[in-house]
Amino acid sequence: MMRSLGKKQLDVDDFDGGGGVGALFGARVTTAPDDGTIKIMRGIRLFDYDAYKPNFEGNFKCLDGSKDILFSRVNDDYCDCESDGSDEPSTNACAKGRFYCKFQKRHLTGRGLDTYVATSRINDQVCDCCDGSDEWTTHAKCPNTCT
Ligand SMILES: [Ca+2]
Ligand SMILES: [Ca+2]
Repeated sequence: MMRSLGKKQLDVDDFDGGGGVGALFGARVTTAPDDGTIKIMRGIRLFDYDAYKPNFEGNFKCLDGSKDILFSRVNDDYCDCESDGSDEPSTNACAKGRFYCKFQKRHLTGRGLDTYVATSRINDQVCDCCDGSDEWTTHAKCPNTCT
């Protein structure tokens, strides 16, 4: 597995991925796009996409600015940003956590309602998001009722 297959080409390939941020800070970035598509962290708004990347110190800043935490503490099932729950968008660890449904009511103008449910409702066997995106481990059969 350690065969050297032309170093130059490998370097170019790494560059091509565009996900160099994680490598720079030694943090694992699950949202790093490696096939040209944007992979958004589950439960966050597209609007906050940039906030859910390690900052220049390799940390995550709670969305309300109250705390700087290690980026590895995002979605670690422990609530670090108690004031807004923003470090746990995909778990129910924070009492104030918000899970933004995949389907967002957006107008062409960019304005619209952010559709979210309390993170206590994720994977609770009840379909809360109209697209069922809050149930990804329970296999609850959620019909898509978004219009
Ligand atoms: Ca956490
Ligand atoms: Ca639910």
